[in-house]
Amino acid sequence: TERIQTDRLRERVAEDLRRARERSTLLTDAVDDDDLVRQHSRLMSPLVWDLAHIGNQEELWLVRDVGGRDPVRHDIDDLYDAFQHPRADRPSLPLLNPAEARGYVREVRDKVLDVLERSPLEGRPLVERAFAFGMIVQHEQQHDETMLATHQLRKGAPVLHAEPPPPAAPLPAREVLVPGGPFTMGTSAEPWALDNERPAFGVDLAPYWIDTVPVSNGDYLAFIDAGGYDDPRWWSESGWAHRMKASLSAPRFWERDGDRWVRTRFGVVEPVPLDEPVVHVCFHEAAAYAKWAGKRLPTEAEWEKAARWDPASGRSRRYPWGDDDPGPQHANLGQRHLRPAPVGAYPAGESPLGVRQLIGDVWEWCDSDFLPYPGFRAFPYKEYSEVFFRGDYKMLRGGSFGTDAAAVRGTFRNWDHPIRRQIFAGFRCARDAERP
Ligand code: AVJ
Ligand code: FE
Repeated sequence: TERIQTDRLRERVAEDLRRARERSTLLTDAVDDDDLVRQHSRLMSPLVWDLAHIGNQEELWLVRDVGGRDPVRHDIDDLYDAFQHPRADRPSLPLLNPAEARGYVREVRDKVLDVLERSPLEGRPLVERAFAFGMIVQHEQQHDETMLATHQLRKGAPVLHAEPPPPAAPLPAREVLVPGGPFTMGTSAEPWALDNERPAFGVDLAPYWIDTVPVSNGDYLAFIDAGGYDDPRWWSESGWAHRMKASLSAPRFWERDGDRWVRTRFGVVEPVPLDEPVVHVCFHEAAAYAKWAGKRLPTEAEWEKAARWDPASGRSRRYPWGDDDPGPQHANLGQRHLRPAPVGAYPAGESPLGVRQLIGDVWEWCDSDFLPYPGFRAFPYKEYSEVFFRGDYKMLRGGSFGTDAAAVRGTFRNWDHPIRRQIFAGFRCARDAERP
């Protein structure tokens, strides 16, 4: 049976690797070579850097480390080391050109599939060896989401296309009460959970209310129309300083067109859809909206309890809907649609308490800093999480329409600077239960 399990694991890894590469190929074949090497924003790498960086990480971890093979390219590690070169500097590096980058990732992948075929995944090393493959799948998918954000920043005619997401379904309530008490946060069991999601530990929360859906564009427009951007009462000190310095007045990609708002999404201009979750807002904008609405952002623990806690058993589930892997009925993931679904969609994905769209649609800003859980151990390298535990990053939870199912879970933790808006981030609100 161990043999059968190992074969199944190999098939699953091969399929996840294939799906990730299909997406990377789609994102990089959609534009011409000129567009691939150009920098579309100083916040982002040229797409061709992401592509070769994906191959380089795969080479480092799977060809050399797991496989024990000779380097495919021994001379480019430094070029594709994210810590050596800030994104803004990457276009001026002597990067592999598009044809070379494509050839490189193909050569690495051929070797990796051979390593996967031959490595003994049985026994004690199973978890660790398979983990390196899972980590590399997640790494490629994370860069695919980054490349999708680069596409959103790119000017020009649309090159990406997808079906519209499913419609909203009736929503019994706008917020629900999450009872106080203990729940288990994080995981020691999820095989592909990254180091920062580990280990599982108990937290005891006071009762709180949480919105059953993310804040919509229509909701957010009411904040804009009420002069929310011009009233320092709603903003933290650092939030107001940033709002002034960056002249914020609406979500990124929104523009005034006469008496209405339009926004550009992947090259298509459209009236801002009022029923969709707001996206491309920074942490400060989310926190200001929440305060104006008489609420606050949930903490990371509150978000996770709403997403995982099962009141019937007291157990923490893998996902809001249970322990099954995400399917198209549960959540808007994997760039299957090129936008968030309207608020109230995916009733099959709701939590036992009736909270919807926690997974997929938009990343949700939480009012917590990126810090290690008690018992954290850096694994397999300090540069994935540990070097970012500096207190200047805010948490994002749940994934977006651009996040693949392989790279998000109820325990998954993402983080960014509180001023960032190019990511697919929105938010939902919470409030203390003691309030009248
Ligand atoms: C976890 C999404 C913040 O993109 O910077 C990619 C993931 N780490 N390559 C990022 C990551 C190394 C990371 N985030
Ligand atoms: Fe990376």
